[in-house]
Amino acid sequence: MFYDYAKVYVKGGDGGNGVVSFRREKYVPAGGPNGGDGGRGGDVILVADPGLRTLVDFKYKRHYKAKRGEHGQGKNMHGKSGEDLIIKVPVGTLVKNAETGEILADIVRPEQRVVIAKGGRGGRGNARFMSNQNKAPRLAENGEPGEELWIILELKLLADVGLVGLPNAGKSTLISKISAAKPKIADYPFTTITPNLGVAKVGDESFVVADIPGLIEGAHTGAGLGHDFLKHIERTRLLIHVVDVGDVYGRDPYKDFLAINRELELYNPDLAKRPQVIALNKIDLPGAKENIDAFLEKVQGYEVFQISAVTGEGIDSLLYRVVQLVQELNEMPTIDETKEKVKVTKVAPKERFHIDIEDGIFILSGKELEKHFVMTNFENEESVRRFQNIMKKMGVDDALREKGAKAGDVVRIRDLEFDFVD
Ligand SMILES: Nc1nc2c(ncn2[C@@H]2O[C@H](COP(=O)(O)OP(=O)(O)OP(=O)(O)O)[C@@H](O)[C@H]2O)c(=O)[nH]1
Ligand SMILES: [Mg+2]
Repeated sequence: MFYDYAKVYVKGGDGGNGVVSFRREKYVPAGGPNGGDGGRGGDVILVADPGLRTLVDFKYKRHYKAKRGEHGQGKNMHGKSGEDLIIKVPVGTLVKNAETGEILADIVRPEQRVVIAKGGRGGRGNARFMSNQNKAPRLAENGEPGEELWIILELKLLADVGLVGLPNAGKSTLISKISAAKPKIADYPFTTITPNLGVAKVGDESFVVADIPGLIEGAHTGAGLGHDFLKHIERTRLLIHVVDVGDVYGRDPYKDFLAINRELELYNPDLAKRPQVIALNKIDLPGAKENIDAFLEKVQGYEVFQISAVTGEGIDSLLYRVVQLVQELNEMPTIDETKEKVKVTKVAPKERFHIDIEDGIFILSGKELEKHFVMTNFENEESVRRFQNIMKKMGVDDALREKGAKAGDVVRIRDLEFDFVD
């Protein structure tokens, strides 16, 4: 299989800080608290865009950050929320946590949305800390930091376009001409024994094309090699039926064309109904003219292109039409896409806090504890007291004691050290 791959950093916006403020009115000496909350930070959201086929855009941009929330203000004014950041990904993208390899989301439906990094909530302003015990709270919270992580995006390339035709018709020659694929090409049937995928670029657009081994009569029952590989083109949106009009050795190219279509029909009727354009190939060979005329006389209801995969003649017009058709057909689901279930795995809950001891210093860490830490304004005495309370409630104090901490020992969280008070 052919995978497209990208590693990117995503970060939700930080929440805005809450603010400490008091009402000031004429003749009112001490008004109540009116500090507003900070706004919440924006989320980073992956959205499946059916128009995208590859992860090539992520080669150039790897960092994605949503906007932070605005800080609160006095007069109970709350900060504005930060804008979400939308990242468009192709349908079929698998999202993994780059650190753990855990699957975070499997994006299989067009327009499917996955919040991959949540924005932090806004810190509360002092108005929200008013209570009967404390009518004039002088504390406010800082905003919660947004989630951040490195993710891996993986896309199983599904072909938009499948090349079908008899062995030796020139399918591999064609894919090598229109993409970077380098398949084996030779003048005998069944040169191709495994499918090749290539990305064909046409101006700003591109499509993924699959070259499979040639089909012969009886292919649907397993004759030749085609049978195993027809499944690789079941999900394509368009088929290019390559017909050899050069090396025919007395065959009738139109009969060949009908025979291949019959094989497709017998293998899977849906596949036979797939839109098809015909590429009459090898027009550079001397006998081609006669065969083309005979073919055109019989064929009906198909768009026919005349090309030489070797000289390149006629290929541009074929490609422009194919890219146009692929875009039109992109709106339609392929056969089994609709049956697939959406699977989203949640990240396992993290330890609330963790204690390490280094050189007699107790080092506290952990997602939840550090969250409360960064949401605390340490220049504000009341905020610090509130933080101490939270630690106590989380059981940090007890855990420290259990680990042997005594009054006066140094406890460190990130870059801040303080004395343990028993
Ligand atoms: N003159 C001429 N020869 C061509 C053209 N396209 C393909 N050929 C030749 O036809 C032979 C078969 O080409 P391939 O591209 O291997 O054909 P294929 O359809 O992939 O064949 P299988 O893999 O066996 O199904 C090779 O010798 C090619 O060089 C063409 O436009 N003109
Ligand atoms: Mg081939």
